[in-house]
This record gives sequence, structure tokens and C-alpha cells, in this order.
Amino acid sequence: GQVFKLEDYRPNDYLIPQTDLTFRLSPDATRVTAVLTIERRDGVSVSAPLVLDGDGLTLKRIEIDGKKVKPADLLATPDQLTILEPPVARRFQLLIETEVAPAGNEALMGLYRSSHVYCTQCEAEGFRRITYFLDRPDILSVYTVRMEAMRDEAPLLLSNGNPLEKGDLGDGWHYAVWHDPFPKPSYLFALVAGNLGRLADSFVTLSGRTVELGIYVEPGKETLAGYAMDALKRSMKWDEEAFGREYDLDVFNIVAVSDFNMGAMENKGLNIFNDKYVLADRETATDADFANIEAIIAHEYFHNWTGNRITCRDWFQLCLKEGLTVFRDHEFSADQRSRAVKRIAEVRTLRAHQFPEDQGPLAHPVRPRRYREINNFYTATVYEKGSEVVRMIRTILGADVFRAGMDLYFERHDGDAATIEDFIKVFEDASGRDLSQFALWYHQAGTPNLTISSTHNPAAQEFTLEIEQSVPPTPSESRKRLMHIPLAFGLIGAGGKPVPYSSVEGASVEDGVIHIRKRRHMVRFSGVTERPAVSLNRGFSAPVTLSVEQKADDQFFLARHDGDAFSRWQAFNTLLTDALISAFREILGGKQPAFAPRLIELAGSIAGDETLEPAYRALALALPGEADIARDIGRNIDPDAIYAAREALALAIGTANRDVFSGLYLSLADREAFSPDAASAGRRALRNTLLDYLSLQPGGAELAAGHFQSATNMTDRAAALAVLAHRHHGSPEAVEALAAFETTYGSDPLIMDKWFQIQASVPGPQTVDTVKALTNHPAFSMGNPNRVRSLIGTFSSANQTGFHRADGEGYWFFAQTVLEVEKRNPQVAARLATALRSWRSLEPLRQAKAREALLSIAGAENLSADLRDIVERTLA
Ligand code: B3K
Ligand code: ZN
Repeated sequence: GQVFKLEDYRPNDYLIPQTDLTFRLSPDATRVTAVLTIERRDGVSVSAPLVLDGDGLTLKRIEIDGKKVKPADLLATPDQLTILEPPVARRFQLLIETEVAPAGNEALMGLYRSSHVYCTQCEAEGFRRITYFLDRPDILSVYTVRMEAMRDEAPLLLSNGNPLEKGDLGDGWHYAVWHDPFPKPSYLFALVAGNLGRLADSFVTLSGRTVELGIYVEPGKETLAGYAMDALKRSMKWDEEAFGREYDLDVFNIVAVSDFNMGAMENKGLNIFNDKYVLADRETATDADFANIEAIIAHEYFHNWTGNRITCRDWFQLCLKEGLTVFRDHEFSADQRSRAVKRIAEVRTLRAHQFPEDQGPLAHPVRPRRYREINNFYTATVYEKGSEVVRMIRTILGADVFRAGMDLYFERHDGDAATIEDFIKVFEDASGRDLSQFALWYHQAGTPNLTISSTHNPAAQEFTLEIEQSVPPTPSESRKRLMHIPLAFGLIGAGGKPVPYSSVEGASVEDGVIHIRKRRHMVRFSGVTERPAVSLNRGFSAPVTLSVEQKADDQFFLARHDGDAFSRWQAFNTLLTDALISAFREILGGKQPAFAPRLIELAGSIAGDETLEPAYRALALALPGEADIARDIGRNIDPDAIYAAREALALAIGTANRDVFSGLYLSLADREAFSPDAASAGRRALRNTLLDYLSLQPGGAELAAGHFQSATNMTDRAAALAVLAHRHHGSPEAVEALAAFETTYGSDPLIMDKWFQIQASVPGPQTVDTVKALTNHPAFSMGNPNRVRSLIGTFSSANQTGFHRADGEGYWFFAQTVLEVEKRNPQVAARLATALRSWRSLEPLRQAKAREALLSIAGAENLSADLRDIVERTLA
């Protein structure tokens, strides 16, 4: 396939200032008439051909300035349309009529149908599946869209911008026209047509304008959109307060559809959502679902300024909108919920998804320099690491200068298709600092490591940190340059108090942050009388790994006393990880693992520490996941031994703290009316974490069964079902609960996703057979991305012992399924296939079997560009 390179970017010879579209909607043959105002750019030769992108299109009619174009004057294939000799006039009108078949579109890109609703998905390159166009983000156009449809089939007709006009066409047909005054790239185009219910509300902006808000869902489900609406209004308010950003159209609409390739899409004024991230109430959604809805509603809304008003010059700049918008949604959630808890959750996610990507064959810079298939670059690196890079800019500049830089960004680039260089420049201009070394965070892949050791010289009253940075090699980048790493730290003495120092030399230290810029720094603090414990990378100020020679005593001390909540959590988590890795080695050596009593005791005292928020305690007590442990071990992974180590620690903690845990468990039982707020969710999280420990104790299955039966909300019900299915697999209690859940929710696909997920993640060698059988369940469908991700995605990315079954059966099943999904939906298949990206860290036998499975995918005929790209890079 073709390789696209950043250095090859050049503006197109033509612009499309205006785009008028007419859709005559019909499931198998929708007519699309595009009237494009084309403008030759200054200085471009009149003989330059106009080359438009297409993807699988059928051309029905083509006219220039009202005259039919002769076949000899154009080259038309399904994937490209070339006007060989465009008119001499600078501006002309090109009419293109194409025909598309939304009902047969299973790739869910372009115009398709989801449960009889017409909808679109154009990012990144889906617009070219609707009409021929300059389908690239630097072509900004003002759109007017007319939709015609059978009124019965599609009473509701929505597009971007504001509604202009609507009316009857006779014969059961009607039409509506929408106009979006803001020039936008084609990837932000959207239309929705169908029969949908509406939840309506309104919002008065900062300057007093009233915006009509609508959330459209399957008729009858309107009340399930209440939480999403509330999150939307809070997002609109927050963006005004935190960033001074006001909404700009008269209406803002959100539509929930059930067939969607990802979470949601920020089309101008018409966000389209996976219904999983809109519909919720206590009975159907877990607290995690509520938190995701809030975050994704906010994320898509925030794109209106970071993405839509200021878009990307080309797809290499994807992080310009994505990293920044993730940063904005993280800050929103931190303000709406608990900042400390939110930060811990973010770091866990980053480590679980971005670190393995950065440390494996699919590693790429936050701003990649090349791609074969852009859809494969909507990654944890672009999104999550991209957000961390923005966070570091704020850490380096301080909140006020950062805000000034953002203001300058909006002022200078509103209406632009911008680049990362533009973004960095506003912060240089706002701060007067040189950020060129810092900019390597965008350009260089790989997770930097800091090796740190410390010494205290009581006689000289000096405390010294020796810090060395290294960036591991990544594919096609073997030599790395030295980075600017902002490392927040604290020196902590008796009672958890900060230890004062009189001066520091060896690196610049500002506001509790060491600025590491060289390979080695020897940072010397003078006037330090007592030996402090050192708290490093506070708040996770930089997305790095640390190799620290830290005395266990210090680590225990920090886990009790660190004043930075994130670092306190980190200290305890590091202790748990170290214990799990030792246990893993003991198990491989044929020994029974043993755990330090003071670690076990500390778990009990954290659980009962009423000065800590319940949500924080729940996060502390959640043991590192099997994949986290595997990542920290790094190589020669035997997932069964990791599983055994983790179970042994859970049993040891639960056994020693049984009385504390059960007392606490009882005291946390729901007494008030249900609320999805963060504090209530935190109490449920802690109670359900305790249930998980207690379920390993005598009577555990009965306890979990009781929890399941008496649950009054989906969080508790799903948690209990998971405990039963995972800890008591095959027991009468588990079998009964799974059956009861299926009976109650069998007709609700989103809830059945939880049932699929729970079963797909049951540890052990038998699960591959369960998953195979479940592919035949009436609620399952290979054509629906949510179902595929719940069953196949969970099995391959969240079931270490099941997927990595020693005989390779998990991999074989997976390879076949990926190919089956690919026939319909290459994008979803390619995403699934990334589950094998860490195959080289497995022990040799599993490694060989994983490789065979990857090769079997690579060898399949007619592989899509999406899947080929992932598999070839994974094997390279
Ligand atoms: N911008 C979309 C993602 C589009 C993915 C295309 N393969 C959602 C988001 O990040 O907000
Ligand atoms: Zn986004």
C-alpha cells in the first residue's frame, strides 16, 4: 500500500469555498448531488488538473458551469475523479451526481444505516464514500445540505449548522435544508435521517444567546438521555469558565446510534454517538458508564473549538485536536469529580494502553511522520500521550501562562487548519520560552526512562539525586535525542512534612519541578539536615517510567504519608507490583509465594482510613491487573504464573483483613436513593472491591449471590455477577446468576454487552470455548461493533489466561474471528488485531504460536489496507 509522509505535504492547487449537497435518501440507491464551487489557488497554472478523492463511488452525472463534461475530458474510477482541463476561469461550478447504497454499507464509514436510521461517519476519509471531493482537512468549505426522504421512513432530517427550511414534496416525500455558516473540512460533515425520539433542553451562553439542545435516541428511550443532557450543559458552562469558549450556532444536536465504529464523533453542531455513551439510568448503566458518558459528551462538545473552529492541516496533526481535547475533557472530569481519583484513573489507563503501544512494534510519535492507513492512528499515543504532552506544557508554564497561550491559540488560529508547530509557537510567544527541546515529545516515540538514586550526607547537610534519562529505541527510530522532562518531586520528612532546603544546584528547579534536559543531572539540595524520603513524578508530571533505588521503608512511608495523593497511591501500587513480581518468580520456581505482613496490614489500614475518599481507597485496593504486571516484568511472560501470583496476594490480603473488610462492606451498603455522582459511585466502588476480596473467603459465593440478588442498580449487579463468574466459575451461584441476568436483559443489547464481557473475561483455559459458543447467541452479531468488542475484544485484550492459552487455541480462534469481522468492517478488525501487539514479550512457546496466528492473518487473501498495516507492523 501507499505510504503517506509528513514531509510530502503541500496545499492542493484548488479550494472548495462552497459545497451544496442534495441527498435523495433511499436504502439501496441514494442519489447525492454535489454542487461544488471550485477555486484555483493564486499562482497555480490554468492547466493544472483537478483530482478529487473517491472511494467505491458510482458516477451518474457530471457538469461544469451547467454543461455536461465530455468523457474525454475526465478520468473517472470508483476511487478518483480527474478533470483533465478545468475551465480557465478562476472560479467555476462543478456538479457531481453519485449513487450510494447505505443499507449495504457494513464498514460504517460514509453514509450508512443503523437500525433503519440513515447516518454518516466521515472522519477520517469517509466523505469520499459519499461524493468525489478534496477529502482532506485543509479544504474548508461552507456547506448547505438538502435532504429528501420518505416522511414515514425518516420524519426527522438533521445536518450540520442551523435549520433553514423544510417542506412537503408530495407522494409521501418531504425535505429539509440545513446551512452551516462555519467553513469546515469534509470530515466534519454529517447527516442523520430517520425516526427518532427527542429529549429537548436549552442553554444560555455567556453572552446571553439561547441555544436549543436536542438529544435524539430510539423512540421511547428519551428519558435514558437525561444524564447525557445534564453532562452537555455542564460541559458548555465549563468551557466558558475554564477556557472562555462560547458555543456558536443556534442549535446543538446529539444523535445516538447503535452501530458505530468508535465512541462518538464531533461533527459540527451534530455530534453522532455510539448509544452506549448516551443511554443510562441506574437500572441499565454502571458508574463507569456514567463517567464515560460525561467524559465523552464533554470531549465531543469541546471539539467545537479544538478541532472544528481550529482544525488540523493534515492527518499527521491529529494530536493537535485529539491530545488537546482529551486534556480538556480530563480537566473537566477532574473539576466535576475528584481530581486525585481522576488522575489515578488516567494514569492507570495510560499505562494499560499507551505504554504497551509505545514499548511494542506499533510505537509511533504523538505526531507521526508516516502512515499507510490513517484510521490506525487514532491511538492511545495520539490521544492519551498527546494529552499528557499538553499537561506538561501547563506544568512548565504554570496555569496562568498556559491559559494565556490557549487564548492566543484561539485568537490567532480561529478558522485555520493548523499544525503542531503553530500550537507550540503560541506557548513560546505567551511565555517567552524556547520549547524546541520540549517539542521532541511530539516527534519522538518511546517511553523515556529515568534512573534515579539518592544519597544524604548528614555532615554536609546535603541531599543528592542522581538522575539519568534514556529513551529506548522504537521502530525506525534507533537513535533518540535528549528530552526535556518536567519531574515534579517532594522531599518528605517525619510526619509527612516537606523537608526544607536552602539552595539547589545541578538542574533548574522551579515550583517543585526538576527540569531534566541533559542525559545526567546531579541535583544537590543544601541545608538538608534529616534524610528525606523522596516522592518522585508527583501527579504523574511526565509520562515516563522510573527505575528508582528506593528503600522499602521509604516506599511504605510514602504510601502512608505522601501529601500528593497520586504519589501516595503510586507508592502503595509500587509495593503491590513488587510483591506480585516476586511472587511470580517464586511460582515459576515451584515455591509457594509469601508476602510481607506489613504490606498486607497496610492494605487493611488503607481500606479503613476514613480520611481518604472511598473512591481513592477502592483504587488503592484494586491490585495491578495481570497485563500491568506482565508489562512491568517485560519479557518471558507466562500469564498463568502471573494469574496465580495475583490470586495468592488477593487471598492473603482478604484473609488477614477479613474482619475489617466485612465490617466495612456492611457499613457501605446503600442507604440513600441512587445518585450517579462521584461520591456515591466511590462508595459503591469500595464496597464492590471489598466484595471481590471477601468472595475468596469461606462463604464467598453466597455473599456474592446475595449481593447480586439484592442489587438496586447495575453497578452492584454487574460487579457481583463478575465476582461470581470469575471467582466461582461453574458454581451453582454463578450459573444461576448468569441465567437470571440473561433472562432479565436478553432483549437489551447494551446490557447484554456486559454479560458477554463478564463471560469473555473469565480466567482459565475453558473460556475460549465459552466465547466460541457465545458467538452463536441470539444477542450476538458479528456486524455490530459493540457486540464484537464486548465478546471478542474483551477476550483478546482483557483475558490474559484465556486468550494466551498455552496450546495457542485462543490465538487461532482470534485470527479466524478477526478475518471474519474484516469482511464486513476492516476498521474494527484492525483495532481488534492490535491485541497481539505485545506478542514478543511472551515466553517462547506462546510466542511461536502467537506468531503463527499473526502470519495466518497476514497470509489471508484480499486483506484490507487497515488490517494489513497492523499485522505487518506487528510482525516486523
Ligand atoms: N474524532 C473522532 C474519532 C474518529 C475516528 C476515525 N477513525 C472521535 C473523537 O476523538 O472525538
Ligand atoms: Zn476527539
